[in-house]
Order: sequence, then C-alpha cells, then structure tokens
Amino acid sequence: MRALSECRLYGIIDLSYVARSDVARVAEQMVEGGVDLIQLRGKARSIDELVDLAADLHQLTTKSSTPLIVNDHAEIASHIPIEGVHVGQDDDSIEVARRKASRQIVVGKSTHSFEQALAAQREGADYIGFGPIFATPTKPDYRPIGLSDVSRVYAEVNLPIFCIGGINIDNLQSVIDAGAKRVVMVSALLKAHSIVDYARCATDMLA
Ligand code: TZP
Repeated sequence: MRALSECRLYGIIDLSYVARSDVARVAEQMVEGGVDLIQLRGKARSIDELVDLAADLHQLTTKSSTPLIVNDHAEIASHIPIEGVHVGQDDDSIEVARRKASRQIVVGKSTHSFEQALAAQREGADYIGFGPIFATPTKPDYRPIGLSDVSRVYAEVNLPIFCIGGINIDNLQSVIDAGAKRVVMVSALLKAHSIVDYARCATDMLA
C-alpha cells in the first residue's frame, strides 16, 4: 500500500456530489489520473450503506495500492480492510477512533488553525487536513483561513499536511507557492469534465 509520505493529491468521493451508482467510475478515474489517496465521505449516510460502498470501493482501490480512508466512522474499519479513517474536530478523538477500528489503521484529522494542527500532532494523528484555505461550497459554514499559516504549519508540524478547501487548478499554484506540498480536492475534481485529465494536471503541478 502506498505510504502517506508519498501522497500528494488526496481525492474525496463526497456522496453529496457523486451518486452511489457512480462511485466506482469516479474512483477508477481518480486512480487513472494519479490521485494518491482516496476518501469516501457520506455525511448523514448510514453506517451500513457506507460499509457496503467502502467494501466495493476497497476492492478497486487496493488493485492500485491506493489507500482508502472513510470519513467519520472508525468502526467501519473493524468490518472491512480499509486503510484508514478521517475524523473532524467534533468527531471521535484519535484514541477513540483507533479503539473502534480495533486494528492498526491510518487516522487523519481535520484542523482549521495552526493551533489545532499542533494539537492534532500531539494527539497522535497520522496526517492532517488544514483548511478550509478558500471558501468552499463543500463546507459552507466554515470561515476560510487563507494561505498565511501554510508555511508555518509545514515548518512546525511534522506530519503529512494536506491543504484543503476551495482548491482547484486555477489557485493550486498559489497554494504551492505558499508552501504546500500536498492538497485535497473535492468539488473541483468531482465536477471536472475529465477527472483523469484534471487529476493529472494537479499531480504534475505537485510533483
Ligand atoms: N474540510 C475542510 S474544507 C472541506 C473539508 C471536508 C471541503 C473541501 O471541499 P472542496 O470542494 O475541495 O472545497
């Protein structure tokens, strides 16, 4: 399985953008375009539905050694061999997520400030999301934090850091110029005319 340290582009299959029937096609295109790490995110979906979807998805992602992360529900990792879970500030702690998974998995955490990033490192996260950098329709209630803390967080937090929030091909260079080495894309990638071409362009820029 690909190590987190090798991951630059993180794609999220958010079920508010992708129909259930389209999940496999989207994942295949992400993999073909060079997305390094994939998350399944289904806010308000039942655990049973997410277990079913993640099980199918994992059969596909595992062929390319692409780690599959599931948002929020660590217990899913006790049912199927996904590689990790991602928790938010208001979700389970990292310790609880590890306990619920009941085996060794990757645990990532969303952070929305430099202080939260440091705290996530102390708490034992394996990686962090840092943002939203820009305003985003995917998380409309969150105030964007901008680019000013990006270089500081990369300098002082010794974890893989994925900048997230409103990132697309048009502003990606500004995020890289601010010091970012890894990013998450959700809506930009999912709404792209060609997910494969869009992801290839992003991975080239992040190389
Ligand atoms: N956490 C911080 S911003 C965000 C999440 C899940 C959404 C990012 O989505 P998009 O569409 O890439 O702005």
